[in-house]
Amino acid sequence: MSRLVVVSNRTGDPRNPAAGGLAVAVGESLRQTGGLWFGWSGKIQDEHGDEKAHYDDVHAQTVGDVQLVTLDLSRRDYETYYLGYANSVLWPVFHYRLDLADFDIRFVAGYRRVNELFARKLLPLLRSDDLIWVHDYHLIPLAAALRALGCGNRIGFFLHIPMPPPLIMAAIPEHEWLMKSLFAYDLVGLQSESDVTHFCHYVESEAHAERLSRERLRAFNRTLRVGAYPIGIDIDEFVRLAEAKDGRDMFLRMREEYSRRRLLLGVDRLDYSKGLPQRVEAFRELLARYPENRNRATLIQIASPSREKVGAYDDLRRQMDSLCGAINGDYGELDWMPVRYIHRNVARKRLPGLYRASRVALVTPLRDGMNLVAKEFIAAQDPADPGMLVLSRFAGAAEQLKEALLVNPYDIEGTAQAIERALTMSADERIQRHDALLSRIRKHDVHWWCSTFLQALKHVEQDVACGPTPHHEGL
Ligand code: ADQ
Repeated sequence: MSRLVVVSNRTGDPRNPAAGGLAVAVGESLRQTGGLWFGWSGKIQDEHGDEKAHYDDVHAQTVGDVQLVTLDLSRRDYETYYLGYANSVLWPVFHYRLDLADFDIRFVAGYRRVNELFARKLLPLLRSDDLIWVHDYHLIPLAAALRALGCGNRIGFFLHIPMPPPLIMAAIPEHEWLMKSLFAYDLVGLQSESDVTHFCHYVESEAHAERLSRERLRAFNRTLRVGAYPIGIDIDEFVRLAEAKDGRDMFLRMREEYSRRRLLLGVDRLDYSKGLPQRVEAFRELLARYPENRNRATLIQIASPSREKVGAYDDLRRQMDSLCGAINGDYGELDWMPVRYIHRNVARKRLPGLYRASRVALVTPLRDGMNLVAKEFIAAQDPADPGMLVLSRFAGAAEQLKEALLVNPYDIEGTAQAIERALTMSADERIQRHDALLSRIRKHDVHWWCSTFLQALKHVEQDVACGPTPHHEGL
């Protein structure tokens, strides 16, 4: 059986996946086959004098069946590749936030440099029959950089974030180069059918790609397979966590604390794509329009710190502090605060208990590749008395989770109405909807995701046997 080589911006401990969708899913796929996980160590080395020569050395360690190989980044690469191109160009644009993008010309050079560095350091570690699986927007040109060095392995790519429509993509000055480099992969996996449609429209209109079949495109002298592989959760592991001591303790504590209240929950990274200010506004609208919720409904919003060195995240933090302060000031009572806003991570083992104690989950991103919190919330519910999911139609998860209450998060009134409907829904309807949702996320769980993607990669028809392809020169 081919060895699996996973490449992602950051690696993690495959036995103890930290918070973050990618870490959870990648850890899972490596545990299935054993293999190599390659990425940035998270460390930054300041370049001065003779230390410069050492900053790109790799560190290797073995964890269970997995070999972890990492490298440090120089400060300049960290600033241009990670903070710059990945998180100030690609992240905002792919989430439709052109207003937040910073097209500083130095960023793309750092992005190319780090992708080339990854390729140079990874190549000597590869065996000829390794299956390589590259993850996410940080590493779009990695296959092209590997091919330029002669790598002929099967290489697959999975984009965890949305693929924007062609005209939004075209705002990136280097969009042609970026999209062309995707054709160095054998298989490109996206989260949803609408992402696939956007990608196909882009390459058909901008690169005159030929659609060979539903999933096969030909452009730049290469044939590429593309498809939707919606990521799932490890549902059995999640149910186990819900039933373990920490999960149960958390559930009982929250039930006791909020026995007279209706609990609403949001769990996110503090990111502008997650629609947090709009969510708090919708909750405020709920209190204004449906006064029976005053002194009764409490929104717990957990927002873990994220990318604090990128300016837009700082602005969001201030905005959330002020919105939550205002709603508590306007509506709070001596014995009730409408919003509990917690700017910290919650331990993973406690999350299921928190989900289960909540009547309603608010998962209302303005744009999201998938959103695993929506799936985790459903998995953690008591099937005999489940809570209700209010879900943004702009999350990739909305394509699968049609029985949730789907909302437009920009529509504050509409979202408030949906929250009220969720809070007052009959037990029969909640049970019916939950049943349908649970069976769908059980069928398409993380095991299904990994095996479907990897099977497709193993069997994809490679049209280049080995070596660099003509369009990769100059990367
Ligand atoms: P993220 O944007 O990080 O992932 P998400 O899918 O919601 O978003 O995954 C978050 C994971 O981190 C979940 O497992 C959740 O439980 C955990 N988490 C989030 N906030 C937390 C908090 N405050 N405390 C503790 N745990 C927290 C990217 C894409 C998503 C896509 C995933 C996976 O942006 O659209 O679903 O990758 O592909």
